Amino acid sequence: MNKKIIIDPVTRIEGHLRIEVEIDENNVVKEAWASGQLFRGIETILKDKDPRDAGLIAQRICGVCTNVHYRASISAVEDAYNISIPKNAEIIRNLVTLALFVQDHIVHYYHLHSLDFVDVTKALEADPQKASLRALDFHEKAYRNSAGHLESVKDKLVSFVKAGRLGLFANGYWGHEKYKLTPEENLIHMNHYLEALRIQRELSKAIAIFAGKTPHPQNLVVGGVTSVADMLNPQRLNDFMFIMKDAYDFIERAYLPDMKMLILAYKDEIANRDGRGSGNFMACGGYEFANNQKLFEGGVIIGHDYKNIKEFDETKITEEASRSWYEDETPKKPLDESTVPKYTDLNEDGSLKTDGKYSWIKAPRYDGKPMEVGPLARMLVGYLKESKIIKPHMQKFMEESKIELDDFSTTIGRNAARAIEAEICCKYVFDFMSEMIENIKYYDEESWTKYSFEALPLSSEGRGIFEVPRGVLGHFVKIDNAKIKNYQAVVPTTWNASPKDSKGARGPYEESIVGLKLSDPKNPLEVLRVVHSFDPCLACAVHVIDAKGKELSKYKTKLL
Ligand code: NFE
Ligand code: MG
Repeated sequence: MNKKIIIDPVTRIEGHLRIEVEIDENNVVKEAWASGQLFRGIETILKDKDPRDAGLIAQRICGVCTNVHYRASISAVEDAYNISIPKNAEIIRNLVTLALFVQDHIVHYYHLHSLDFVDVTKALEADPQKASLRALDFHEKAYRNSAGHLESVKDKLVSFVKAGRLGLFANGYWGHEKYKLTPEENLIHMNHYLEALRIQRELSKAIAIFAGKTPHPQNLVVGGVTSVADMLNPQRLNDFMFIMKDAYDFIERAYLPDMKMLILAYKDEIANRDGRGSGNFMACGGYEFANNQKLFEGGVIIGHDYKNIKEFDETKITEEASRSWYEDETPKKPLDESTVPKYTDLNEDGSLKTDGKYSWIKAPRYDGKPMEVGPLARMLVGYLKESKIIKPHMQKFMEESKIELDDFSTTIGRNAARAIEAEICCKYVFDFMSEMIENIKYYDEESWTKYSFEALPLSSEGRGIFEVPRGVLGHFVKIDNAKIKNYQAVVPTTWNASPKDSKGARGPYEESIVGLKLSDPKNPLEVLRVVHSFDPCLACAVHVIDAKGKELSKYKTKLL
């Protein structure tokens, strides 16, 4: 008889995600359901608002990907009004977004995901001298790697445990047989976990230099940016670059080496294709330099067919809700969609009604197909389209860690792709900065395009589509009588955490979980690894808030 496991909520993510899986007598996952468990309705709140205000409201969709909803929303309105922005405004937007990519990726790996691979309790058995030597196997100048420093990291961890609690390290599956790092390797990782706390704080400051504050920045307006004084202040530019250089150093000497360590320790999981999805990947590309080269290439891969990369065509995007808690079930283009909730409750035993509606997340499809979006999609598409930016970084990493391109389409590979992307974003942010300094040198100080609101069309449509840390983000706005008539956001986590559709096709999380073999169904670490590797953000995925104050904090792992 098949058994059901419910993980609710999945922790160390943003928002409320529930995963249900059905396993057979050999503990192999036969079916999976990913369910977004909150409802907000920001798209509904935006109705009838002044389009120029949309950005400030839309950015409240999420506090993790801090500026991207703001940016996509402002861009959608600019697109509707046919307003183009000055070069420097575009660059300042890029500097902030790329700093966010780097911050997001570092926080995701170390603070939200690494403990699925790193057993904190085992780090306590480490010999700091040996750990210091071991780190040199992964980088000749390993980050903060003196034996004395590692000893102090170990002391910190010991004091957590002595206090009778693991504090922020409570609630792990410590001792699970699928933890494979040695005590020394665990200690190296924990060293970087603590260092990453500082780096991510500094990156928040870098974002705030141009964006005013974080998480919810204030520097974008329809037509440009307000960061005029910052753009012209060499001290501010220097502060920004100093932090990015610091982060780059961390990525080179800690993050990428840790990925190489994971690849070595978890080579069986890679060979076993743990966490592999259907092989549909989508990237829209973007972030263009003055020489017309783009940081990311756009493209679509179907079923791991690496030989036929299709061009990305945004008109092929639809969303449907046949398995989601909304009224309208037919696949529609974003601006024809509605957001009318239709909740159908759970079964009496507390499980999802898995043959009906089971998620607040809609099902976005590209040409009718589910798509994985995010760093893995971008790195694969960039590599296959011979990107001069992405391919060399991918190649170098593959040579050094002895993996093949197809190995990336796994849980571990998804993480490696994200680390490579962090390196690329951090490196190329300096190219954007140089372009801006060059412009300013020749007295191009424009940061806003003047326009008269009265002269703008009363009715129009627009969209802003961007690569953001977790994948492709689209904001779509329909304006009528100078007010917002319809607003839809199709968001990275909506793509990845999508439920099934009317044809029964699974979403990417679901597809990547099916086939996993669990070593201990009461402690489903393998499932968490797969889900976390996508970097879920449920607040983004459903852009909705629970107005009834339902209890959201109970943790259960249940075998039915
Ligand atoms: Ni709330 Fe987000 C990103 C957006 S969604 S984090 O990146 O947009 O997955
Ligand atoms: Mg939406």
